[in-house]
Amino acid sequence: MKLILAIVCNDDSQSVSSALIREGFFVTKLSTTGGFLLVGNTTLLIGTKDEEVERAIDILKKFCTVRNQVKKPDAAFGAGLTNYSLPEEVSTGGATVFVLNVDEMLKM
Ligand code: 2BA
Repeated sequence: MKLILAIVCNDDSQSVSSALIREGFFVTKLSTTGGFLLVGNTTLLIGTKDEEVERAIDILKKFCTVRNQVKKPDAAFGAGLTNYSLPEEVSTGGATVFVLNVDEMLKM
C-alpha cells in the first residue's frame, strides 16, 4: 500500500478531489501554506494500493494546472520589516507529489 501526498493549488483542489473520489479513491484534504509564497494551498492524502498509484497521478496531472504567481517582496519578513527587493514571479503547481510506502493501515 502507498500514501500519496499531493500539494495542489487551492483553485484546483475541489475539481481534483472530486475526480479522485469519482474514480474510487479515498481522499483527505488538509489546508496548508507554502513556505516560500506563504499563500494557502491544499495537501491531499490518498491511501491506495500500489497498482493504483499511476492512475491517481494521471488524475492529478489532468486537473492540476501550472500557473505563475508573484512572490510578495515582504512575504517572509513579517509586520514592520521591509525587504526592498522587487516582486518575483515563480511558476507553481500543477501538483507536488510524494509517494510513501505504508507498512500498515487500520480502520477501527
Ligand atoms: P511554496 O513553498 O509557496 O512555493 C511556491 C513556488 O515558489 C514553488 O512552486 C517554486 O516555483 C517556488 N519556490 C519555492 N521554494 C523556492 C526556493 N527556495 N527558491 C526559489 N523558488 C522557490 P512548486 O515547486 O510548484 O511548489 C508548490 C508548493 O508545493 C510549495 O509552495 C510548497 O507548499 C510545496 N512544495 C514544493 N516542493 C516541496 C518540497 N520539496 N517539500 C515540501 N513541500 C514542497
